[in-house]
Amino acid sequence: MLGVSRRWRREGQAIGLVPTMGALHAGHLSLVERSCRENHRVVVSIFVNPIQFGPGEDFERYPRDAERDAEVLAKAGVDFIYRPTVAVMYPTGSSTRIHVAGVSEPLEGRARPGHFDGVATVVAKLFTAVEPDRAYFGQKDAQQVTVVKRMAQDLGFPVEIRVSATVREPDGLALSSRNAYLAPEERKAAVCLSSALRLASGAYARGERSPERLRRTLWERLEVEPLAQVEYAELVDPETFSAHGSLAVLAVRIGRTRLIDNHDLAMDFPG
Ligand code: PAJ
Repeated sequence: MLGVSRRWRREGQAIGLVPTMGALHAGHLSLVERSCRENHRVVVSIFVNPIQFGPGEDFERYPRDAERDAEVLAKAGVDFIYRPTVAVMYPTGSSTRIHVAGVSEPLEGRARPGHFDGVATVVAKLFTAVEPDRAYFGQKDAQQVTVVKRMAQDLGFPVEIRVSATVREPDGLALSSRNAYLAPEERKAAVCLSSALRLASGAYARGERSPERLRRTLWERLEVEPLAQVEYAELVDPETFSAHGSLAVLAVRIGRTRLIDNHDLAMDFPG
């Protein structure tokens, strides 16, 4: 991989990287298309990263569809699909992990111990393997964006992190590879996440600023959904992910499927 991207760089071509775990949907494609517009060459990595999944999480059953992914990416005009194996990424004996203290610890970090160490480590390895000028991430995973930015800055990777808006279904559900796990009744129930964000956003637009009342708006909408089990629904500072700010963050189980979503209440909710 590195030989290819170094040749491109010698030729003066800017390289964009879109890290993914495959099972590509329109959310991934929005990042890919943006990267194609903003760079001469685009690399998409597809790697279901075992070390960011906890024991009992869905690593084994995570959706994989290499053939369809390759077709979709060829059509989008991607120059290179980087698909390392687990043995290449983590050869026997490899033991280094990157821990981003602070921002990786609350919320997703608390709910999924080790998850962000796995993300920070694999993204650093992808940056080393590809040496991109720009890397593209989705706002859908807001805390991941902040962890990756911190890691890239702290380790001195000369890469610019660009963040794109969350792509949603017409009813508001954020696109996610994990939506494929939802049974039809669960799919209907899953609208409660975006619906809660929309309600809180509306309250904020009408002048509500009390964190308790905004938080209650989120919880009340989620709790009327019998299939939903709320893990967290909080308002946090979008820089630090610590208490009190305008970013509403949600993690909700619908049946066995864990969904996350977020929205900065200071901005209108789309749709
Ligand atoms: P994955 O879940 O495949 O997501 C790849 C990228 O697509 C991430 O930056 C994610 O935020 C973005 N994305 C997912 N759903 C989106 C949506 N509905 N709208 C916009 N962007 C969306 O996130 C990961 O993989 C992994 O943690 C990874 C960064 C690849 C490291 O293993």
